[in-house]
Amino acid sequence: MNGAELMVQTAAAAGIEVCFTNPGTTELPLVEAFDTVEGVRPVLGLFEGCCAGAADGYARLTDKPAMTLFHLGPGFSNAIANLHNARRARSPVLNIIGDHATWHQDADAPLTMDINALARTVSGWTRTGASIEALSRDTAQAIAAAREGCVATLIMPHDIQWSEISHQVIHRVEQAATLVDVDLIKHAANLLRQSEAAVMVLGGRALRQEGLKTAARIQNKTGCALLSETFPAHMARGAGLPAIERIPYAPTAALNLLSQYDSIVLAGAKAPVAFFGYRNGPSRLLTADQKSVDLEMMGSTHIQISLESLADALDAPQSSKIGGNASTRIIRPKPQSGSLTPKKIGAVIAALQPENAIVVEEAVTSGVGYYGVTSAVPPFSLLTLTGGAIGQGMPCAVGAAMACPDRPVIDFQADGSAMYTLQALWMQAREGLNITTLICANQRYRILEAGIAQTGNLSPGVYTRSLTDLSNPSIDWVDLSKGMGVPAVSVETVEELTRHLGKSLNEPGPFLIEMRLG
Ligand SMILES: Cc1ncc(C[n+]2csc(CCOP(=O)(O)OP(=O)(O)O)c2C)c(N)n1
Ligand SMILES: [Mg+2]
Repeated sequence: MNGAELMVQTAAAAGIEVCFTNPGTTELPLVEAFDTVEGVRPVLGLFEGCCAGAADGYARLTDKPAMTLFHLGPGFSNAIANLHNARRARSPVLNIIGDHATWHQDADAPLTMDINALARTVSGWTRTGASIEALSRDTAQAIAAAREGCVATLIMPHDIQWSEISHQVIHRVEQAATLVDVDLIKHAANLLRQSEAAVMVLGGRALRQEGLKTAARIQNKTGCALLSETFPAHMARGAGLPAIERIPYAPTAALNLLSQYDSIVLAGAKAPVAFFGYRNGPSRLLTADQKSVDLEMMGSTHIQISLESLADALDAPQSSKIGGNASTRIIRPKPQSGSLTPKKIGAVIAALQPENAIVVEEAVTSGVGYYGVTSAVPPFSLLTLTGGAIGQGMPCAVGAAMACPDRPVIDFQADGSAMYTLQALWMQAREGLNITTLICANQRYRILEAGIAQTGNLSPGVYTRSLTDLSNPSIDWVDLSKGMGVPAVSVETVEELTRHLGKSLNEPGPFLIEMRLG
């Protein structure tokens, strides 16, 4: 057995099932190992950002790592933006990066880069494989680290992949013990009991069905409010679940909302900060006179266990009653008619999305009308852009569909963002994935136009306008999509959108709808 086979066998034994890859010469032993060792299915992505986004999407649905395989520093660099989003989502990802043979690294061959430096910016765990003897242990430790909710990067020199080993041991992944800090839980319980106006800010895995239900127990007992972090990685939403407001993206609105509370319990969320620092604007959104406690202060990733401990510490009954303004009745918006607007699009999706759908939302400014009308639709999963690096939605949908082949996936997608990783369409066609892509074709970077107007510049110059305009030439999404094997139509009205979306959701395989917006 060679090093590459040993690595793949260790990953397969740890339950890794899929590898999103764009390989090169320094990964060829690993490429061949997928044929000689059973268990890990390789999936080709034509751009590394698609592989990284797919691994993120897969992790958000399964809570287990997919493997990625990248070609030295240059290949890995292409993946970094979406690995950054994965890091912000706290998605488990096992990155393998091939490197030159150990004895060739000093030669400064053309592809040589400082991979370690690149890896550290997005990885919670990084190691360079030093020997074939240590390789299985290195792999198992990388997987253990990833499972705690991070990107774990193992750099594998070419010669370690091709070396032979005769007495190999397959290392098992050791599960970290679950830690609950009893004092911290007591402290949080006291804060919720004593405060006049408390809020729990939920994030990460606290936004899944179990987390929301436990949060509702705490809400029912203490009367605290519930909020979500602005950009959830995977939120369970819909009828039967507490309807949770997201902390607004705009800092002033966020500050207004958060200032209503004297006490804040962070449950899987970071202390909220402004997305950008604006002139005279705030940076941190909690003030010194607000009391706060972070349930993850001890570094525990098991937020569900912390939440349950908190609910128990408060003697919160295990009631069937759900918290706040939750509705058990299904309520869907009624779509309007005529030419499309962002608000009307949101209503059409909420009106049609099937129970158990996965909605990947990277609609940017066209997303405005969607979230608010989905609190009582049939339960579904909402995945959003956690790290602000656009180009995540298309490949995230690929990973989500691969993780859950029986669930319909809707990618609600802004056009400018989609152009970064449109090769994901080819993956959808090749893998026959059940994804409907809805492109919000406003043919511009509308959010940047709005940002420019907000600074008071109401007559931007010709260069400023050219840097936010995508209409010259206009992008033909139907041709692009068909060119990569995904059937597509273009629509301009609510009626057309309703018809094509309804049809696509009832048919297997990928489909793209270009929604032309004025
Ligand atoms: C990787 C990356 N590059 C650039 C940006 C800056 N940026 C933020 S939004 C945006 C344009 C978004 O346009 P689009 O996706 O069409 O959405 P719209 O604003 O039209 O709704 C850009 C370029 C970013 N956030 N991430
Ligand atoms: Mg746009």
